[in-house]
Amino acid sequence: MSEEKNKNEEMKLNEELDITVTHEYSDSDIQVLDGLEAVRKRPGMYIASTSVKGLHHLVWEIVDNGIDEAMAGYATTIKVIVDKDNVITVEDDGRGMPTGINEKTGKSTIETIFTVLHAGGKFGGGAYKVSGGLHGVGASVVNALSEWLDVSVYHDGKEYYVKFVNGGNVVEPLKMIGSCDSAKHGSKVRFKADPTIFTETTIYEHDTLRDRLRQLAFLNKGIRLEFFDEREEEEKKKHYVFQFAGGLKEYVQYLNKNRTSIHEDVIYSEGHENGIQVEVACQYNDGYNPNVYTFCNNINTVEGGTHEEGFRLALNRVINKYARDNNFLKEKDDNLTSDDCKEGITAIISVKHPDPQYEGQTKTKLGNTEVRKTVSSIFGAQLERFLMENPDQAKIIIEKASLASQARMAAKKAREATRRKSALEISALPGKLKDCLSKDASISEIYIVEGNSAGGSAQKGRDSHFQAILPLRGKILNVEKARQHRIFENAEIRSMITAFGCGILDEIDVSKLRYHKIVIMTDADVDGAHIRTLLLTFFYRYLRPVLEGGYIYIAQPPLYKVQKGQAVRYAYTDKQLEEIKAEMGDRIAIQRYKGLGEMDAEQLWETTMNPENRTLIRVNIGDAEAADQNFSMLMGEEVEPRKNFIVENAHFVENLDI
Ligand code: TTJ
Repeated sequence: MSEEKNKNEEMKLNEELDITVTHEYSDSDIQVLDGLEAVRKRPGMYIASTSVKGLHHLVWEIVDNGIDEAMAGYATTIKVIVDKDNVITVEDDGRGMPTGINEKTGKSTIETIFTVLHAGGKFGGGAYKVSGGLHGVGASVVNALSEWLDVSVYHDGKEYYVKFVNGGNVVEPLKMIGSCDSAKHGSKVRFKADPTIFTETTIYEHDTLRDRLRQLAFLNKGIRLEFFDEREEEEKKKHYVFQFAGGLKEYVQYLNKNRTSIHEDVIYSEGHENGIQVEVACQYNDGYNPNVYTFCNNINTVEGGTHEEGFRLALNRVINKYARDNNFLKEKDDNLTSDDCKEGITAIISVKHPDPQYEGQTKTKLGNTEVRKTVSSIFGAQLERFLMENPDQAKIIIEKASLASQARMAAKKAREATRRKSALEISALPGKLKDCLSKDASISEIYIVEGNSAGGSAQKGRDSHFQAILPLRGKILNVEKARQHRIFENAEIRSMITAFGCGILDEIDVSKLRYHKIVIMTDADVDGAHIRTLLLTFFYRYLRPVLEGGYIYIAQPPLYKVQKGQAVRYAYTDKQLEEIKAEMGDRIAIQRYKGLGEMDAEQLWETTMNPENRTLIRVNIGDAEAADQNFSMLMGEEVEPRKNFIVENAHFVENLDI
């Protein structure tokens, strides 16, 4: 990077900063710190929350800046390191942040960026600010919420350094502290989250960091993202390097690795129109559910939006046209529906937009109307070309959609039959359900219990005022492996649907849910884990709003009973057992519970159902992709990955609890 160019960029950046600074703040010190103080007072206004989720936002905020520099073509690699004490380091090999003075504030540009709210707005000089306003709150917010933060910049053989403490108080202005290799260039930020703000936890989740960095590497073709977690045990320590030249094409292959693809090539398209960049990849597998993930500026737009609509329109239009032109559809045949065309598809749609508008309940629905046409035309043209050039794969795809169409009509008939029946039996609750007396959903709970004997204990042990019991006989149907009409015929599934009372799929109405806690209670063994996964898969596919609403829980029965004379204690983990053993001393009797059936009604109440003593794990699907991966792995036909998964994750509920 030439000195001249860097100066230019720096001036441009300073101009941008000036606008923001004069607009919102005077250049007085006090007001600057007032800004950061406001962040500390009401952090929830600037980051999602101060829970573990908000903690991770700090990392993403900083990483985004490095990605901007890489997307602008100046950096190749971004490294993320978690130290033993949960200090985060993010380093890029870009131009290095500007080290000059900002005229307006009279302070270094870096100090300005890290102490003035939103000063980082257009920072990085790239065409798109990757976080696009969803959590793109700026580096100053991270500084405000850190116990300390320091910045190092390397360029032209020099190292510059500045450190802030206690939420953004500069220790000493930016200064050149020494020399470095003349070839070295880049920016490094280290910070320690403030435990007085993040009162729940300041411990980062290894898997969360790793998975998001991998995802960012898929979404930003070619960029190298490295991850190193110093907290890992020596044997487990791994230097992760994520770099995917194939971008979304490799993402689809990655998502399909536990599935069986039905055609060879991933359909891939990319292009740009009117300043919008579009990348789409998809491939069909032998399953029945679509898995469509959409992103705008690297943010997972879980509510979909115009990019998803554009994809759907093009898929439907091009498949029908090809099917007609090539006589797969006869004149009298109806068009294939959009759902038919999506059966078994894994698709990723990613757009980069200079001015994204987000809508929806959680502001994760892309609203820019022009994006619909842009995605539709770019993806449509390349899909059409793919079908023309690959007639064998085209045939497989069209036949899959045709089968889906036939199954859809059969399912519709079956659903209508079910609905007629339930209309006749008006609100007849399933016979196996032992309902609670309360009709107030907000305090009512339903325990879904594996097996009849445990069901009996649960029924006797419960508080019938607010606790209902629904025993399930044996295994429930795997909804990943069955089409809809078979699912609606299944007795266990039907009894859950009637008991919950809120309907399913697009007819769902969560306000009609009869219990605000749906508790899965299975044995603490492999079979129990399997049943739990089957249930979660069903909830995920058919009752997603209930799952997202946080109404689904997993009961935690104890693993051990420890007895000494009359005194009885229960241990829910091996660690707890050790603690209890240490407390109680010798001459104790330890019983390991293999199943719920080994507990009598009173024990089950005391240990697992009594709100005073029990532990419930709330299932929240923050990341649909990871949940789906787990599900398809656990449910799929590929035996090998499943075996590995079960061996590695004996307590895999935690892994579903994402
Ligand atoms: C701005 O214009 C002059 C040359 O450098 C441009 C720039 O901003 N580069 C830049 C910023 N590279 N990397 C960053 C950066 C990296 C991290 C990890 C964190 C932050 C806040 C910025």
